[in-house]
Amino acid sequence: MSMSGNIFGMIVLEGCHSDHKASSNAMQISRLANGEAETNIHDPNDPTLEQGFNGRQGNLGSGGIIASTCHDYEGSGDVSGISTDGMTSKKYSRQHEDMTLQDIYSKEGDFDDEDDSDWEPLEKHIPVVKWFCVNCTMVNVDDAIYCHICGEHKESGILRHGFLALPSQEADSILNISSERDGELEASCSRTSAPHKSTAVGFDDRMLLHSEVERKSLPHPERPDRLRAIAASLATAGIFPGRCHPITAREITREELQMVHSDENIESVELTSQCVASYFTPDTYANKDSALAARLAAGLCADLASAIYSGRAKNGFALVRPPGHHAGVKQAMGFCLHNNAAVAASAAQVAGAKKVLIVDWDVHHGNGTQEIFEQNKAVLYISLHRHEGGRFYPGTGAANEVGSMGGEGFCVNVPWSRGGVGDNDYIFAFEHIVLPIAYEFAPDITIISAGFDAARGDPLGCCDVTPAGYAQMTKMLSSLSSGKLLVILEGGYNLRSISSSATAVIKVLLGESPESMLENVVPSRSGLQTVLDVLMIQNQFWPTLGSVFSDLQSRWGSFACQEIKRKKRRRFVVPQWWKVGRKKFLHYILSEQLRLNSKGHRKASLWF
Ligand code: X5A
Ligand code: ZN
Repeated sequence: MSMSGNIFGMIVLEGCHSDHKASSNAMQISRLANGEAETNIHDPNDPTLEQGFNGRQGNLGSGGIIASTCHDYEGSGDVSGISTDGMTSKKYSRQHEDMTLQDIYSKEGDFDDEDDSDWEPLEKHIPVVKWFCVNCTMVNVDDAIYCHICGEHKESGILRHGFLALPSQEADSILNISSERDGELEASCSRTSAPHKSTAVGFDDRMLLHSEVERKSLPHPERPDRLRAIAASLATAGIFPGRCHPITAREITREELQMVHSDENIESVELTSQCVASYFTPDTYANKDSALAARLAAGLCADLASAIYSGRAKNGFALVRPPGHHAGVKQAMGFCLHNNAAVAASAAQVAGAKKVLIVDWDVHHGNGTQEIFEQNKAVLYISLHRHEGGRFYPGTGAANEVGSMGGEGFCVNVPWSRGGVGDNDYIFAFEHIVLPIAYEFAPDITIISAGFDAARGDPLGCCDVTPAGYAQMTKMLSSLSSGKLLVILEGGYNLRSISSSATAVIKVLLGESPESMLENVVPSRSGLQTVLDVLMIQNQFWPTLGSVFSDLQSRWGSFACQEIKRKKRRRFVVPQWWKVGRKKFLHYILSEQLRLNSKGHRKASLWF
């Protein structure tokens, strides 16, 4: 098999049972006879292949302080995930799809020290015992009792004691309930009055099979436990199963995928089912079941969209993975294989929707969704995301990316310039950008690309949106398109945060009113600045924004100046971790501890 045209190429090794001639951009990894697998060993002198996840290769030495590996998932100062780069040979574990993270990682305490840090430690060769957080997957120093990112206890039983109490046997019963109830739903829908149109929830436990084969020193944040955690939280609240109508997944067809993806995407994903492990980019993995999971995720989203548009369901929540919004026309990336929201939008159009709104509140810009609909006036894409002038993954989504080739104004980007953004900024942006544009557009159905990685406690997003904030945003969108609202899970990597956020959102779908947060919405200065920037740009396409802009100028103009003065007085005391990135922050904490220790002081915990 020859290398495909792109720089990543396709490296097929023994164990990949594929005769396909088609090119693929997935790197595929074989399983060796002894159960270990390895990648093709590339030329170590080739600098283009020797990069880590973040495109830089630091060296901590074998006793490096932090075992944080290739996973610069946080993406601070990192846009290189867009380009594909090589990977080094690693050890592989046997497959562990039915194990929880804790099972897998408690087996072996020794983290392999991989050297790809993007910062230089002050001191090298200082052995420190590390643990990773079962709730958010981030690495911690042994001294810490609570995770420095999310606050979870080191000995958390979150994965053991019922929190994820939805193992496969119980998921089976969901499938049964689902098929029984499908009949009921069909029956009720054939009546003209459709008495109990309910909230539909799409879930299928085969999506849990998608997991990373390669054992890294840290678990991959996009892991099966994410769905287990949300499902368990919904079950505990009596919401699902219980108050929602379950929808079983079906695989999306090739024809449906072709509405939004090129053959390159479709075939490269398909090919991964022939291999034990494949990589599209260093952070976007596949195992032999990933292609199936991706087709089920997309199929569920398509079915939900058409059920909601045609009135068979009131609204819905797609509890799916792998996520989708980074998957573009051709490429899988950013943990995403097929673009679920795009497929859903297309299914709604097939069902008759003329205008589709996609609101993307995942903390990352949905570059894939933007690319797919860039030139399309029938699909309005509005994304709010951490951007930092292009330094935050995936680097796209500046305010001046507005659509092209007649689609200008049908792409609206709200790019936050920093981390730590919370409810107030989001709701402020909803009030002044998202809702005015959305009402003027008047969609026939609204799809939310609902990542919960802007949630408080998320290890990648490092923002501060609360479950109440997500509930409020859902409420604000639910009066559009006669309430035809489909929420699709995208990212979100703190199990507790995603569970409580998703539960709060579904409660709103079920008709519960969140306590209003609309009074006293005071944006941050930078949030206000972003909103004003966006209004300046989008106001040429959405006339209604003109009055919003002048209104804001008069109400908040002086506030912006005040804040600047206040900021000048502020001293930089402790690094704000969302600014420096978690690795640097952890190193700061560590070096501070080591300094104190070496001076004979008691170990000080500086951050709790
Ligand atoms: C779906 C999602 C994040 C990718 C981050 C890669 N992807 N550094 O949240
Ligand atoms: Zn995300």
